Amino acid sequence: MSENISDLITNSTTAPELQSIAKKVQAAERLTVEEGVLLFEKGELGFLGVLANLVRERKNKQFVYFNRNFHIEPTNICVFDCKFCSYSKLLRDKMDAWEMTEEDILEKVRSYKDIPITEVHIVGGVHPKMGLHYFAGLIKRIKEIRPELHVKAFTAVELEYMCRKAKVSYKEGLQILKDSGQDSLPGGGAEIFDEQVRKEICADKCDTKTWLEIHETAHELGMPSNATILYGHVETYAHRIDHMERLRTLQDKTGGFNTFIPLKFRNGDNQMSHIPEVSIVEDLKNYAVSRIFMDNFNHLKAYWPMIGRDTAQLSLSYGVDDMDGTIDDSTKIYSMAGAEEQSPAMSTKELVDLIKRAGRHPIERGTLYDVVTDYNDYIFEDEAAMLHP
Ligand code: V47
Ligand code: SF4
Repeated sequence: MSENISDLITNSTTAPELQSIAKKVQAAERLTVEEGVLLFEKGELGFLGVLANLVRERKNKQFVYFNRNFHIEPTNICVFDCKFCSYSKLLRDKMDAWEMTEEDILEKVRSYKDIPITEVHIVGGVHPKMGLHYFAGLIKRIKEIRPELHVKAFTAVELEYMCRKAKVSYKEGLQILKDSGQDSLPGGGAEIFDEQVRKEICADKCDTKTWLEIHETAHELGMPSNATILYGHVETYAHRIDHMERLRTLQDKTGGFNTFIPLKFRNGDNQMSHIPEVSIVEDLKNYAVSRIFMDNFNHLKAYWPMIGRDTAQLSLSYGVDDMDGTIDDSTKIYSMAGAEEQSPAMSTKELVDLIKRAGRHPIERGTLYDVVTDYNDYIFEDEAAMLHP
């Protein structure tokens, strides 16, 4: 792999249209949709890696971020029927469904009492009986137990349903949740924005326009959010770039997105199980093109429980600067779909070592990329105390 972007530009074996893209990236100019598609179609992995690395380094130097967090999934019962989801099967079969009570959830929060986590990520199925006011009360009580905890909760899909049922506008609904202590939104439910593909894979849930409107409204209210893409199923490269372009446009307007998170489609036990999963090379290409194309997103996250820690470590050479967190094993949406990590918990030391072995500088961040601890020269004296339960 060539180490240097100038080599790529002058190398006669690089196709002229790719040389011109490399020049634009070198000059920090924005790529067009056509150029984004061309990168996917014609860019070899080595070429994409050099470009993505340049963009990553400009934005994040050698820092790699992670977060000490835990997940709460209140239920896997869902009124929707996304074809890629391993939950919807459970709803139809009425088997293995779970519903946490409010007390179960609060007990889980209390169980982290002496552990220095900074974020809780609450996301789950869309339950017909768990509504806006229930969740507003729940968040209030979580904050009573742990006021400093950042609450990142509810995808736009959950929010659309909650607001519709409570007969309030998105602005009113989000304001109620914000006033109760919700700090930000996760990036789920975006899938693929192309309307045709959406009809094919998740016809009955919140449409593209609504997903974007909810995130725009949240940003206007001072609630930042993340954005995801679900790739590697029936979509084309043009669909992926169209998705990124719609996010890039909204980010220009609001600046409210923290990070972009590509999610690889896993085919375990869902209605799209006949579709083969894409290769690791394709995963790395997707990270690299995302990093090059999404010029106004500061961060690119590899969700390691889904792709596994080895691929996540490799992704650091293809534009990724964020490894997400020390997540405990309650993220069943992934383990049930065939994720690499069946029991996704990493201690802080393991994460730090993994980042250092990639030659990078590990930083524990808060949700908003504030520096919590710089781990570059950190000595783990009491390793047991740093272990996640
Ligand atoms: O929207 C569901 C995905 C998402 C499958 O914001 C699947 O920090 C792959 O968005 N194969 C929800 N993916 C999770 C999510 C998320 C995850 C981590 C961090 C953040 C964040 C957000 O999970 C869904 C869907 O795209 N998903 N089923 C599957 N079979
Ligand atoms: Fe429900 Fe979310 Fe699964 Fe779709 S992806 S069926 S909205 S839990």
